[in-house]
Amino acid sequence: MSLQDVLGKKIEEHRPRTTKLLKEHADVKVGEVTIGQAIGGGRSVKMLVTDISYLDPNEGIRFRGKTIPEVMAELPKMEGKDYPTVEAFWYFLLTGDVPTDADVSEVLADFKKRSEVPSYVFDVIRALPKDSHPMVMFSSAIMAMQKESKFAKFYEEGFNKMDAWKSTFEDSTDLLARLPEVAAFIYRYKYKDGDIIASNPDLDMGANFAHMMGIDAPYDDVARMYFILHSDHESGNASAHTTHLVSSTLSDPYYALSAGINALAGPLHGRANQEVLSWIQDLYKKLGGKVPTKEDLKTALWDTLNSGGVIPGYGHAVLRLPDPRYTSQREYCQKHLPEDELFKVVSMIFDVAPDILKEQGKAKNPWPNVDAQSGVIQWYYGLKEYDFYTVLFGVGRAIGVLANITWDRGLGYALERPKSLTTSMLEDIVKNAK
Ligand code: CMX
Repeated sequence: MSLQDVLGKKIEEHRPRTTKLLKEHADVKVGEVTIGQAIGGGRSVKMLVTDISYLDPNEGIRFRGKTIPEVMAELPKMEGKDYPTVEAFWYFLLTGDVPTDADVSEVLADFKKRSEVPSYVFDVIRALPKDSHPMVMFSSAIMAMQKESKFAKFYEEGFNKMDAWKSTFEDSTDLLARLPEVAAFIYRYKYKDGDIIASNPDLDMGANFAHMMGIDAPYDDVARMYFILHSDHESGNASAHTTHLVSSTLSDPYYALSAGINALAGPLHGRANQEVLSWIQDLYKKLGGKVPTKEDLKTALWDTLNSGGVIPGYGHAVLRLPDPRYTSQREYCQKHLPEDELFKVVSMIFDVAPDILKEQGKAKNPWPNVDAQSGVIQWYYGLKEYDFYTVLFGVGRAIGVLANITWDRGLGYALERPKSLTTSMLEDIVKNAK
């Protein structure tokens, strides 16, 4: 059975659960909203539903019920490789089933068929000023491809809600099959004098991406690991939520993903991986190129906090422990690059930053998040242009958010439209509560 057929069956089986909850239990409360949450960005307000991943504050992410180590161990891999293929992970996120090798072969063949990036996309990237941020190039390229949307065509030609997931799935798969080439093109165009390496669609996504970036093995495994780790973090994070919100208007996946990528570009979200590296490089400059000591680091961290900045790569809106995505990348570094100087500096930050954040007493979570470690690995394999790092995050994040909007359409989730109150209304609520 093809992935689309398996997914169709799963959606059919799931629909009655959602319908029953809505029809028979719509009034059951799942939580209450405080004024702090209303003003404070809706932190922890329970108002989104997804079965694709769940983030426990004290454990970290589970994809379809599995921890990161379980996913990495159980999903099929290419021979001799340590990390599962992205294609296997895509199957798993969509269906909740660990695919067989035959299932993965089918997805690989399907991606291959869809992988050609229309040439006008490259023209659009080339038309932008070369000093545009790579995330601008990435988001513009996704938007430019919108004219390929099968969902938009389906809408024009007679939309029906029950089948909308099929063209969402089509667009999502087309996008995923093409995004690595778009990202690698941006990299080689912007930083390698336009010396483009042609795609080899016979390779799986990780290997093809490494090939197009011009970086040797084991970067293929790094790419697989990186894309999987960054894929999904339940629905409330800014990039996932934005994609979901835009898709809820029945904008097609191209509009929705481009919007989500724009959210990821913020320094409080995906751009923090770039900020970590630029923070460390600034520190090196200040110290005249010398490797910082623990004391240097402590001073620099306090300087950052005292000047009103945040320590990039630390803290989290939900997590209350070191992010397992951080730990997973740290374990990679311990195995493959234990003597790397940058890894040692980042490890030293891990030794001192949590205590400093605790002492400052503002951040609810003093531990590192996914972004604290990811730049080290990229840097080690020669990818030193750190303003590109968020694009890598974006390719990974696309896997999760596209799986989510496919299911959103499958279950017919409604147009998202929470309610606003005015400040005086909140003041009245407080007065009346007294
Ligand atoms: N350094 C300094 N101060 C921090 C901090 C950090 N790393 N993390 C949180 N704080 C501060 C907040 O700025 C906030 O201060 P104010 O009260 O003055 O506004 C206070 O601590 C409380 O914040 P919080 O409830 O702990 O955290 P939020 O949910 O508001 O924000 C996050 C979460 C990630 C934006 C924040 O921790 C942060 O800015 N971290 C640094 C940037 C970063 O690493 N972002 C990447 C997150 C992962 C991702 O999405 O990619």
